[in-house]
Amino acid sequence: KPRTCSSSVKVLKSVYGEVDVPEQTLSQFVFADAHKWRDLPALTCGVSGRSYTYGMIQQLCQRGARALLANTDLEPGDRIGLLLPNVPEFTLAVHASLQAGLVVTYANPLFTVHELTRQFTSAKVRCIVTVPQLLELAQAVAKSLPAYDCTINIGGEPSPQNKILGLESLTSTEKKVDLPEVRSSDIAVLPYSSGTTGVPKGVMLSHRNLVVNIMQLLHPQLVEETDPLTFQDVSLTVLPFFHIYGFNAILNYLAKIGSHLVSMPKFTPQDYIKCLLEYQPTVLFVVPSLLLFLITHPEVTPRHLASVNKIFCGAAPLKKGLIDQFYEKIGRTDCTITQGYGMTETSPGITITPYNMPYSKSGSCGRLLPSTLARVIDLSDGHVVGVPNRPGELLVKGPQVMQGYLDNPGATSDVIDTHGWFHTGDVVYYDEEEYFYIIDRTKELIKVKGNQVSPTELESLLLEIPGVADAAVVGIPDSFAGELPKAFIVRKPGFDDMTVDSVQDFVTPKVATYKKLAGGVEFVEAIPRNPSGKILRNELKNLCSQN
Ligand code: 4UW
Repeated sequence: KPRTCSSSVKVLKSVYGEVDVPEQTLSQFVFADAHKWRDLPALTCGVSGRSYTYGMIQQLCQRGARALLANTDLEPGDRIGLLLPNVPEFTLAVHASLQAGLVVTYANPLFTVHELTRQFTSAKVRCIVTVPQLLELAQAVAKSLPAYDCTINIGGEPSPQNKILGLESLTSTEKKVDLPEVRSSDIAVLPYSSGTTGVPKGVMLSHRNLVVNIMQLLHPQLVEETDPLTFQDVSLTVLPFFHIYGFNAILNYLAKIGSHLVSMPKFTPQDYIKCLLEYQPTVLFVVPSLLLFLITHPEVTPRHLASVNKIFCGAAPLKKGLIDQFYEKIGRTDCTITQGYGMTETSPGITITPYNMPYSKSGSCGRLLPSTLARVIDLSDGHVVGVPNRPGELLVKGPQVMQGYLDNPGATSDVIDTHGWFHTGDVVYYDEEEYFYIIDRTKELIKVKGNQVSPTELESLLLEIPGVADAAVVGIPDSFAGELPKAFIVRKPGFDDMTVDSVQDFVTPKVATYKKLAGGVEFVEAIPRNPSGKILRNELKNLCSQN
């Protein structure tokens, strides 16, 4: 049954007003001004030093779009899967594909065959773009994808008999190929998110959704209040491009404004520290656990952070004290820390903090982006709260809200109600000046260092273990990762010898590292459930805090 809520109460409107949305595709929008910074660096791999200017990127993407259609059997509308680490070529693969009319889904290269197969089967992927280090993984996944066409191995050898093409198939063609007309209402990307419940689902984001969210950040009044980035800034990030924050709020946003982005394929403290000194970034994009690393790591000194004057943080709760600790560490306060809040389903931005936010509001994730409406509904009766400082679930409406979950109208109507409100599953309150504060989640999602972990996904895995009668997974607080997944298991009679280690050994090889049951495994008599069978996760969380 579709969710509804009473429409008779107060709706909060962004203080910034509205944005105009150009009818452009994501690539047209992102590269509209690229000629202005044609010879400036756009993307550099901080570890290898491989670098592309804006001119190179633009040319390679245009050629790549034609080459993709000429050298493969792919057709506009087909889905292409990116299995890439954070390399500059990620942008080439994305924008060449989009200009060829393909729909892009991207996945974490730490995923196992099982996890990738599920996502790429669901997205009906016909081609995987990868690098030599991940080729074997890509081919293992490709084997079980129906209607699979080919693999593109960037930086590796082509192998025509195995339908493995090299980078040249993405960058050159002799054939004359016309590019299709792509509309701004067409779906551009299909990132996967578990949303409020269940396993990860394809989130249908249109070109317009993604363009709008960048336009919202570029709204003149908001730009004035957020200490804007310019083409002269150098940003450093290790945050994944295969997550909506890295994809749209970093990669596409920075390309739009002509900024130089230094990325890292993998986080190691040594490489990160080296990049800080070598590239002298003015901007860092972080999640709270990375900020904590900068604060606590003994080898990170004020000298390493001397060039930095802006930090963007999001994807998980930023503890109030962390900002003060950071200023204490660097010995100055002239570095702005901007917090953004949002979701995969909202392309991702919903709120942002202005740089002149009063100190008393620290901990807030800011105010609504332009063209965004919100209301907060009471957790027990669903009525709109309508007054400041009273918690409830946040509902939002705006042009950045997804088109729905792929092939899943039921899951879509669970989160987008009949009045068009998107139910975030986050518990928030707002103050008198309409600054928002995230205090909890009603949804079951666990966030480990900003990465999504779906309890349902882990629970189905646990139920595959012979001797497991019932299982539930919840997130428990962790001072570094934010949360860690912990499993509660009911053993079947006769399986009392099942151990914590045997459960961990079963799960660990089947999931990406950050999804491991690092919060522990506990055997219990029964999983608390409500009469309709829903796991009472808060009861389990309370059990953890009592221990
Ligand atoms: N504080 C507390 C936050 C916050 C938060 C997200 O993986 P997803 O779907 O998406 C993201 C998006 C991150 C992001 C959005 C906007 C933005 O400007 C920015 O950069 C600065 C990053 O992580 O997870 C969505 C869920 O993650 C939690 C919240 O529960 C949300 O529903 N979350 N940002 N600032 N919690």
